[in-house]
Amino acid sequence: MKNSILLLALVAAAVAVSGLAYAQDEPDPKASDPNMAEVKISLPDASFSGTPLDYWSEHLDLSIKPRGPFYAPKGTTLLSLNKPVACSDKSVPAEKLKMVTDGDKKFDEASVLVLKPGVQYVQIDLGKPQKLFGIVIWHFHEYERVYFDVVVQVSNDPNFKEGVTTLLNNDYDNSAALGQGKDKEFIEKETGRLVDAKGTEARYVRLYSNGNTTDDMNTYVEVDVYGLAAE
Ligand SMILES: [Ca+2]
Ligand SMILES: [Ca+2]
Repeated sequence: MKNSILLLALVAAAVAVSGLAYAQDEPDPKASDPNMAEVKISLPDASFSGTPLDYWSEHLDLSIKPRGPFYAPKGTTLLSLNKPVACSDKSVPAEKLKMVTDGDKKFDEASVLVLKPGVQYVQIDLGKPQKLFGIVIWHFHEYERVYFDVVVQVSNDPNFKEGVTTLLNNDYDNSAALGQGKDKEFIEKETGRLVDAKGTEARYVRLYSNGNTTDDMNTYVEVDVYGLAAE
């Protein structure tokens, strides 16, 4: 009996994956919508490092099903490639910030941007407000890690004072003081974490984090922003 309750809890946790993240074997209603098309996300090679994740939390997403295809309105495309990036860590040279949107998603150390400890963000400027449907984050994927206080926001205000929409927040105890989040923590993989942008129109994308299960640093391999390009 106890085993079946545990199994139910695990299945519930697997189904609780939010937003766009339909698993491969689940029906996605968008698949049969004639206004939708599959958006191909360019994925890096997996590392297959054996380093095990030594972390568990009730806030961790335990689902192990691979993500299904990403559907969005026809015409949705990658908007963020080579777009300018700013960040909260002023010691990072501007040249290095390009790594967030340069299309290089390899796990090698040379492909990973490192920001100092504490609550830090990177911010992508898409150039103009555009309808956004998906944001994919690769903090790190050489081996399994979980990043803390991951908050993804979009706005037309570069200072994120006005008109801010929060698309993901897994800061369950509000330690980053951006509001208490209800999303699950997730294990970093080569597939990245797809965040539903829900058609929000915005020019700027800001992504926060606050260290990870290996160290206190904040890192980025790449961030993809998908949406409809403004005319
Ligand atoms: Ca990159
Ligand atoms: Ca927290």
